[in-house]
Amino acid sequence: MAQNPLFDLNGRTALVTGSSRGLGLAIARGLAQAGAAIALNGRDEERLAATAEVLRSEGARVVPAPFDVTDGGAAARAVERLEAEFGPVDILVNNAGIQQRSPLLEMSEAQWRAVIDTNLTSAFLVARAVAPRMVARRAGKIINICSVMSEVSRPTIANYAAAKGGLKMLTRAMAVEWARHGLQANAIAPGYFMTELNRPLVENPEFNAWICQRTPAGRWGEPHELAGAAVFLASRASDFVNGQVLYVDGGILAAL
Ligand code: GCO
Repeated sequence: MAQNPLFDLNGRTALVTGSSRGLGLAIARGLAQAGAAIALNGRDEERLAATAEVLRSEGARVVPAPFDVTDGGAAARAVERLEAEFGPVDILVNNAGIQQRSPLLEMSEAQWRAVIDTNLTSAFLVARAVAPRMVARRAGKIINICSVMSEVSRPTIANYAAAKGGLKMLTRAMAVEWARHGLQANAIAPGYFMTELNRPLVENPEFNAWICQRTPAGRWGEPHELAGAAVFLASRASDFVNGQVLYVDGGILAAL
């Protein structure tokens, strides 16, 4: 049975921020398996090179694109270099994100700004570097990685929830301004996944039990389980989808 051409990403290039590990790497791998060439981004050049080698060993076309997503100038220069050497960025996945948990009353300005800058402002800065050429080509896919924390919060992650809530609205704002130019801007919102970012939570028996009880699927998500949503939103199958948030959360937001 031939692969459905609607989901075929051959000939497309995807820039995935924060993709040297975790959900970003899983998304990059899923897009590569659908045929996309991957520009892998992260700040740690060694880790990026190692991850690029792993994906190449799996048959992917990969180029490391190391730059700090919170630095607008660095993002613009990196995208310019990438497009000159590797071709147009057809798909942008704004995945870069960090956690710096603290009770709100004790949260420092630095903890607030670091999470807002990395998880929200970076999406504006990198999209600002990529979108003008997408507009000129009248085609482009922007996928922002939100979270169930775009809708709800829990104690100690006010900075993260505010950033992910903002990213949901930035996604809609991008759709409202750029759909007329042939771009589609949407979001994927993961529930609780087994990642490095969440290792302290997975290894906490009480939190782990709570998540398994609170999530209708009764378990944590596995990073590869985000790939299908990413391929859909990166492909022609979503050409009339705009400003949407696709929750991949095991049903947690459906449950009281
Ligand atoms: C936390 C977690 C969550 C998850 C994820 C859920 O501290 O509760 O880090 O924020 O990372 O965002 O989708």
